[in-house]
Amino acid sequence: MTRTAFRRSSLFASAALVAVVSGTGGFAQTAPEGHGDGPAAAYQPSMTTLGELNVEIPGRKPGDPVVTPSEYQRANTIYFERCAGCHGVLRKGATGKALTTDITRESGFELLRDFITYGSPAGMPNWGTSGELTEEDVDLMARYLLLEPAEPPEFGMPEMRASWQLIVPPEERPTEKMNDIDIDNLFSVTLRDAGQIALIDGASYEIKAVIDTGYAVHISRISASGRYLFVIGRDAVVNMIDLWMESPDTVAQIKVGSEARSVETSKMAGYEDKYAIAGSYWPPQYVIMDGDTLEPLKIKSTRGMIYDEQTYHPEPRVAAIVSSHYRPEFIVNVKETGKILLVDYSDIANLKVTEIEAERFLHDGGFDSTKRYFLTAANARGKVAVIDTKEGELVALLETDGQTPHPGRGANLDHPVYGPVWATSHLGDDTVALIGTDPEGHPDHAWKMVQQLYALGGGSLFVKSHPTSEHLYVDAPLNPDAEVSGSVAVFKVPELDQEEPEYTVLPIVEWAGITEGQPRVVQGEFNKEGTEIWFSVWNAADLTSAIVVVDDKTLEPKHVIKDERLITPTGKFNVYNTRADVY
Ligand code: DHE
Repeated sequence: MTRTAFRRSSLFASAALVAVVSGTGGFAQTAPEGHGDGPAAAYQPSMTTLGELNVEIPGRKPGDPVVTPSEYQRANTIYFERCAGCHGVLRKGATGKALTTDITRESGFELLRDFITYGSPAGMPNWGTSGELTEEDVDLMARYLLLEPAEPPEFGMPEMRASWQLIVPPEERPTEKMNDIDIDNLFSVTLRDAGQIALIDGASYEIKAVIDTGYAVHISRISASGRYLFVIGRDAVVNMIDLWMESPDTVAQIKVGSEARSVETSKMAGYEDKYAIAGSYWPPQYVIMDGDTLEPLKIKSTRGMIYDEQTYHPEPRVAAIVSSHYRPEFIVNVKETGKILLVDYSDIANLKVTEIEAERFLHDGGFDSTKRYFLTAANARGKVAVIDTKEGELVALLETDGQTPHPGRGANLDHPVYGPVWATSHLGDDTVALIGTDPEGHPDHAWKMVQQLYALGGGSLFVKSHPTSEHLYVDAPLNPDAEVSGSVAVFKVPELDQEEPEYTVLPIVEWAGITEGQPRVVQGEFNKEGTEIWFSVWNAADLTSAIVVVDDKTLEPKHVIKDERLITPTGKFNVYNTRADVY
């Protein structure tokens, strides 16, 4: 159980960054070096649910290559799992180039085949030479790209209503809490590949329930009262779980699209538990639902103009959604058009949406410590946008000086020099950016990057702290080096005034006692009091995973949760911290 402090150059700093997230398993794997990709380039959405839909070959044209219906289906699955994240569902381009037939036919079969085989320095993976695709599949994909793209179905009100199940209507639910669970200190833990969540007690570490949810479940959010838990799967299935039931369980369920990642609930005073919202990758839209029943009330498409070019984008995905504490508004990140929407839910029949121009490829983000400002990463552009949720406007757009910022919800710290700051780590390198967030107390530093730290290595996804903690925790789950992806770096906040602050390495996988596979340590989450932080040790589905609980004061392991039901744990959401936006 070694814990040592390191400076930047002493450890892992030059690790080559070549991890990719695979389609179906979603587990990080190592790809050969050399084609210029890395965690940042390869951490792209895998539209696995869309890939499973049955599609017909679009109308043939003279000269089209021969592709049988079963080959087309297979090519479509490969495309949605591996290519659509960058090139777009409709092949009109996103972070990657457009692959519409006017372009692909100009290139021709041979060039496409070579491009797929060898990749490009601009970030296209070498699917053929890496062995990810066989020669036959590369040949098939080159032929597939010469055909018109398949257009996945829309998902409007009839489809949503048909999928909606009110399993326990509000009048049949308990009128008081029927269990002895300390709900505020409960953790909802994503069991990614099981399509389930585990509810784990924050004090006893006992698994109180394991509940079936959507496919490759992504995140959990909590209603303002703390009673209802909302969980969304990548297949866009939303589960609403009543934590007051004797044994907490799903009381309503709905499917809101084919691919989705975000769900949130109304938090403004007077609107607690009134509405829920879910955003989809496909179709590109969000839906406002009744907060008691999940009945879909209003669907809004996000298709429209890119904020700066003013050209039409047919599939702008909805990324993170947070709920304002200052106005009755949901704050919705629209990835490809670079717009942040303030969706006013005070009168949804006459819906008002404020459209803020920010930056393209918005992904995730969270609030500053006052919960007034929302900081969110336009990750493929290396920027963070800052929204004043009280005034409803953009206050800053700044570079993070690192490659692909990925904050999760970020971390708020009280810096010894710069006062309140918000932190994000990066997918593409070992840097952590600290941004000043106190325009009144520290006006010279507000909305500027005030300090750059160097942590374990690239492939970081999440940072975490807590108002009572003096530590900043930085993970690196997508780093290809097992020692790095199995550890966490911890900075001491009061020592951030040093020129090159040291960090301590916590060997979390070693503490978990897991020797098989290459488990990745991901997403720290504090308990309610802020005395301990939990890390997922995310192994392959057929291997042992765990959750390691670390004492925040001593930085020693306090407990290891192991259970055969803990399959691929990833995100963890403490009820109190999540509903109150404490991080
Ligand atoms: Fe996530 C948050 C999208 C891959 C674990 N992830 C989010 C959010 C989005 C998103 C838009 C913000 C939701 C919000 O706040 O409303 N994630 C995507 C992807 O598109 C991507 C890159 C690829 C994909 O096909 O899904 C992706 N995410 C992953 C993973 O591989 C992770 C590590 C493991 C997993 O469970 O799949 C993962 N994402 C998470 C977690 C959060 C998250 C744990 C919430 C963090 C938090 O603290 O709020």
